[in-house]
Amino acid sequence: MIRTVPTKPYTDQKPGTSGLRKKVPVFQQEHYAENFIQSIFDALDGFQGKTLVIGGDGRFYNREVIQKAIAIAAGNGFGKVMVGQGGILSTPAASNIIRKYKTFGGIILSASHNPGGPHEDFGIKYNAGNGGPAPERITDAIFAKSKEIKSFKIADIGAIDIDTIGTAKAGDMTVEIFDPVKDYAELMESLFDFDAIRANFKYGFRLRFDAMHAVTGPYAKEIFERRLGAPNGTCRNFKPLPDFGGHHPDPNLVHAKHLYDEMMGPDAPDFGAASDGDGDRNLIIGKGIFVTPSDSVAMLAANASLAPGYKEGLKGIARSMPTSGAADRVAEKLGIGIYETPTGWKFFGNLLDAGMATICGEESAGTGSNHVREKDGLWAVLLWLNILAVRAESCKDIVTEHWATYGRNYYSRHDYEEVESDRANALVDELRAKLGSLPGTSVRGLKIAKADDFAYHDPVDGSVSKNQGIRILFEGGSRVVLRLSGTGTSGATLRVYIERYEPDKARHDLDTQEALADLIAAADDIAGIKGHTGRNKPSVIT
Ligand code: VG1
Ligand code: CO
Repeated sequence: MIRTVPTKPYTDQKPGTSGLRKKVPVFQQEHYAENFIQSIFDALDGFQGKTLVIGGDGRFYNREVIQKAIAIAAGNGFGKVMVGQGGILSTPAASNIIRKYKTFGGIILSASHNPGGPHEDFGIKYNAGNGGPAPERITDAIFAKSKEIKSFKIADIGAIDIDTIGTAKAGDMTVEIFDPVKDYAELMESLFDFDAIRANFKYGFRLRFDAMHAVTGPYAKEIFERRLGAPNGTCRNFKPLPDFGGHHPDPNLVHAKHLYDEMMGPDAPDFGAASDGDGDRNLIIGKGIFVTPSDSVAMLAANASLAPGYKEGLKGIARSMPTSGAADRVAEKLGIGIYETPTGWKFFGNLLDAGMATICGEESAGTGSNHVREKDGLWAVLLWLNILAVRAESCKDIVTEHWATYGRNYYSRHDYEEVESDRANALVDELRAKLGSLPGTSVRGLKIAKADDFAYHDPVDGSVSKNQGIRILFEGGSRVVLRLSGTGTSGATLRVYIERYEPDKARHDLDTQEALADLIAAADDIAGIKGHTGRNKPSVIT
């Protein structure tokens, strides 16, 4: 029943920041998905007879690749696969299943916040037995295998019914179709004060959650409306659709503008939130106030002990390098460690496993903790709801009080999307070449204290990851960071991260772009952004 099918390698299967992402037609090429899945298995050892978790965010082509993954897992000797019903499994829920049932690992089919549909994006990522994204050592090995693959092994088990919960045999392998929501909802219930949140809803607290027609819809319906008693209609766009209703399932101020507008409007609910394609990102907007993801991780860390799951306090906080330093001030006050990692959740895994960090966050709207090994959109929303219920203050009051205590880190990210790759690379090469000569010089009245290319030395396993983003640090603590995205599927995306710290309470309600204007101008002077990209302004400002 097991066939060895000859195949030819593709040269472009290098996993990026979070797995392999390509346009659907690329994935639809002959054996493209099969090759990559086989390359994952070829890079791993010791899974004979073990269990593999499989699920995805429901986007176009999800169901087809789930069938392929099941058959190739059987062909390679896995003893069992656990598949989310309907092929649905959010990224944090997959991480939980891998950990809870001590499986060998998992395959998650998602291109996260990228759009879906016949001509949009698809993705495959592998998570290891700790529930976290494969570390670089494994993704490098997968890429190496993909360049030399000659065949893949597949079992002729026919189409598996992935819509009916239950366990069946497919050849020698067991296939379990499970409810993707239940274990995750139980985990959330174990971490947060559901009674306090439920009581808050009863007293009239109003939440608006937008699932953006992506994977969190069924989770949000179950948790907010059924278990916590929020009124029916609290969750919007809760049905996962293969094309996300034609939108980008990217919870930011551009793609979730309708939510922002509602939250700034006269009849705004108390709290608004949204999540992305695969459920690991969060957007947080209080009534009349947007909370930047960098601020959110700092505020969640500062208040985490109000939730039962964190009442013993935090061991440490980790943030990606481009994320603002707001969390550092909280760590300092709490007297706990703060770690600065490269972009991408895979770098938090070791710190979490070693018990050095409890809460992690990225400026790209990813926040999470040691409860799983992925960022977790609904977790962040629930921790906020827990804090709001216990403190009985508005989100806006909590934010302004936080700034008054710690100071405010004005922060913004400017993205230049789909720039020609050559032009983006030229910008980075030129900038790298002059890093040594920048310190001591001044631009727009701002003196450069330090300029470098961020390298990360993992304190747990000693591995070194170089070229993780160019940092230009100014005297006084402001900074600009530039790096190229590792998740895009066409051309290059240049990300420019801008930050300024403002201790003075009287200056905490400035417009962010105005507060950062001189740094934005300085970044262009230093890196020649407009010249290189040929763009007058960013495609997306968050
Ligand atoms: C982006 C974000 C990064 C995040 C990654 C995956 O990567 O910047 O912080 O971890 O997406 O998130 P890049 O390389 O494009 O900057 V997700 O929700 O797309 O899995
Ligand atoms: Co995501």
